Amino acid sequence: MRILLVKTRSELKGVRALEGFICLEPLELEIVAGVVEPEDSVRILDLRLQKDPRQAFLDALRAEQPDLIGFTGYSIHVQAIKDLARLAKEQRPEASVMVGGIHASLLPHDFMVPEIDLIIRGEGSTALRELLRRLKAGQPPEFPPACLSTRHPNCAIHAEMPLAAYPPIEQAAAPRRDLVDRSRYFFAWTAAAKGERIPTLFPRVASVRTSIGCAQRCSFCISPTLTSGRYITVPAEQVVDEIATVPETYIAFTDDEMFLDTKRARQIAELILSRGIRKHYYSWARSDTIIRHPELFKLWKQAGLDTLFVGLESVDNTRLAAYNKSNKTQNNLDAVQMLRDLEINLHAAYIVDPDFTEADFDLMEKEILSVSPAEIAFTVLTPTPGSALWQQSDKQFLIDPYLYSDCFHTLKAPRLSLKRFYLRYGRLTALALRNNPLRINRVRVPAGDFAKAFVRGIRYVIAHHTLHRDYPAGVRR
Ligand code: B12
Ligand code: SF4
Repeated sequence: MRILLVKTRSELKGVRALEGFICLEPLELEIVAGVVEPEDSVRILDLRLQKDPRQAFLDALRAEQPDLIGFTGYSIHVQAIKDLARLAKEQRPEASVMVGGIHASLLPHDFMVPEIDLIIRGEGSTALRELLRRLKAGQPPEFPPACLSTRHPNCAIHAEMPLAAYPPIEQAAAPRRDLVDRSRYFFAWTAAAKGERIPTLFPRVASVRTSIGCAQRCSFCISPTLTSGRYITVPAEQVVDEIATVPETYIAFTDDEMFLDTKRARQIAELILSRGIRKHYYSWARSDTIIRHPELFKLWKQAGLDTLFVGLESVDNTRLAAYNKSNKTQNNLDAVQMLRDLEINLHAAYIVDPDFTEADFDLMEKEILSVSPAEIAFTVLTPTPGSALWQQSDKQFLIDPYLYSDCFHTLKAPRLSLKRFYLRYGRLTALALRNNPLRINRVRVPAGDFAKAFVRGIRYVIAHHTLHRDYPAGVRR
């Protein structure tokens, strides 16, 4: 059997501008590809890297002649997946088309269309293993809730079933990293000591997943929904084996929260150190975990942890409570100070609420100055499809809630006019870039990388400043 796996891309300017700073390997497809047997063939096509995605897809269809085509994507990719699926059906009607990933897992009904045959929900490698077995044995392909056939008369009923429990982690396949051009994946790596000269700002980066899900229940996040609040971990030994074998020296962990199980996190760092692995890491952690376990993060700094992404979200406890963040601004302040003391680079993530007044934006601007030097990013509070906020929402939106679900577009009318909201939002982005660690710490970067970062930074700021133009004229004030 010949299988073609496709990572779709969004044309939203904010998302494309972000890809100028971070473009990670398609780990989900590499894991899914991991169950394909040697007698079958599998190819991964990453459309984010293609000049002309439609043409690249057509070329791949012609070259591979696939029997099974699989798409992955977030909510922003739903329409692009359907468009490509239609093209696939026109060009290769004999092939089966399947879709998996975040959106298919949480809102499978959206893919019940003639151009899609199969919808995979939840962990994909175990599902594909079973699907391939069935297809080869000539058995019906569906096994709900993990695999739905849109041809089955009860598909809509199957789609109502809750997600299957996440399978034991050891059953998921190891990623087929060899299937992608590894030179194309990078991350703007801003951690450096004051005045240091760094060899590159855009090192090649590998992605490693060490846990799935989260035990918290923040209203804007889909992570708890995906695993029904379970926190599933890969054993420490297995994580370190994977780190040791990836060819790259820079690793971005793609967990939602890597440090929730602090005992395991400690074991991983200890193993990295005892095995003499010298790599650089970027990970995500909560501020309350950081302040409760200073010795853990000290150990991780020794093991090579360069940057921590911390969802600080707000400077206001009332808002943190409204987001169900189960955290306090004081913890955020303490964590920022602790990371400074440990010389771990901070990536501070904040939520801009559509409810923001001018005074709220002023406060955020002050916050940038107080947390810098740090990478600082802002997303707009949106009911992300599949999150608790989405379930509670009245689904009356200013703009297509899937296509524009990039956490930059507000789906609800802001308190300020849209134009003013995005003017202030763009200003936050510009201020944040100006206070980035490289600039503040006078880090010396190669001239070519500096030029690239400068141009991409401007593109990013312009994209954020002009988001209001994407809205229909009727709501654009
Ligand atoms: C790491 C990450 C990123 C990385 C990029 C990762 C990458 N490889 O491109 C970065 C930081 C760049 C990023 C950016 C964005 N992200 Co992001 N990201 C994540 C995060 C934390 C983990 C995703 C991941 O890599 N998981 C590991 C893989 C292995 O797991 P998986 O994707 O679930 O795949 C498994 C199954 O779903 C299934 N499967 C998946 N695809 C397929 C396909 C087939 C055919 C089959 C059979 C099975 C299958 O099998 C896989 C293996 O088990 C998630 C949160 C989460 N828990 O999912 C958010 C998340 C996916 N991101 C999200 C968003 C919104 C974005 C942005 C649009 C927002 C922004 N403003 O930054 C951008 C878009 C970037 C882009 N270019 O498209 C949202 C999506 C919500 C939604 N409903 O669509 C999430 C869920 C976070 C949230 N807000 O709740 N992201
Ligand atoms: S935002 Fe972070 S802490 Fe909150 S539920 Fe999502 S992963 Fe967990």
